[in-house]
Amino acid sequence: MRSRGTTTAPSLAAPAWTPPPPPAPWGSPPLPQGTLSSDGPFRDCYQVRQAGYTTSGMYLLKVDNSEHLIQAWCEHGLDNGGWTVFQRRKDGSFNFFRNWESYKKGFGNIDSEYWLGLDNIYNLAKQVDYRLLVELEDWVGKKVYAEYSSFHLEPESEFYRLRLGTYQGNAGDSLSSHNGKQFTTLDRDKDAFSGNCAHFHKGGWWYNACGQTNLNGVWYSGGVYRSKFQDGIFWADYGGGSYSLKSVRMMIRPID
Ligand SMILES: [Ca+2]
Repeated sequence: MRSRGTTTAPSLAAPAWTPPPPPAPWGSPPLPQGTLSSDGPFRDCYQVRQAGYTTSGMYLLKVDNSEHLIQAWCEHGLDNGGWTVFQRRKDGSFNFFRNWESYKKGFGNIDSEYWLGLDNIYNLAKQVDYRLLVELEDWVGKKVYAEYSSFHLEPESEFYRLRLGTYQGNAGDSLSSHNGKQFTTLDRDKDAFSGNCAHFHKGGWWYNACGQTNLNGVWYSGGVYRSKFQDGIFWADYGGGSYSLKSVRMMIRPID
């Protein structure tokens, strides 16, 4: 597991002592370097974009009817910007085989791999009507997209059941078979399989029995991977179940 901001050991030749950075004021995940706007916080990254910001990076969000601040990556370089990224894989720097509490609260580093947290995603996506964009990049650098005309989650009492609209895109539709499914982790089995899909796919997801896609699985270098189970970051309609994608992102933006 990688951690950012590690300090190097002080040199004996440099007597000046530098105080350690102050702790992040809003708890985990740790505060990364990024773009922090002084006019925030904003409801979502679309509001950030509407305020005139065009640089992709980390922004501070505060969803409606909440005092809780959320750090998220805003993607402004894609399709006119304004996308709030809630999931990102790119280098295997974070272990995504985690329990319910971790998936609920969120984990990772905003500028590398992270999961925004089911509670944050739920609160974000209930503000207005959102659509979902899934970006997939393979190992030759080609990017494909799957877009869903609507996206929201049901509350924790419904185990954050996934609610998706209709698909369009060029990645193929590997997520609709997860529509209407509750979220499963190693310690909370809500899937339709006799065993626990999180155990086999080594992630947390809206597993069915078990799935056409596993974007919170194990990051494997190089694409085709060998494993006892299909536990890579796969999207069955693009590369199949034995091809682990190089990078993926899941992001939302209000419906136009
Ligand atoms: Ca099960």
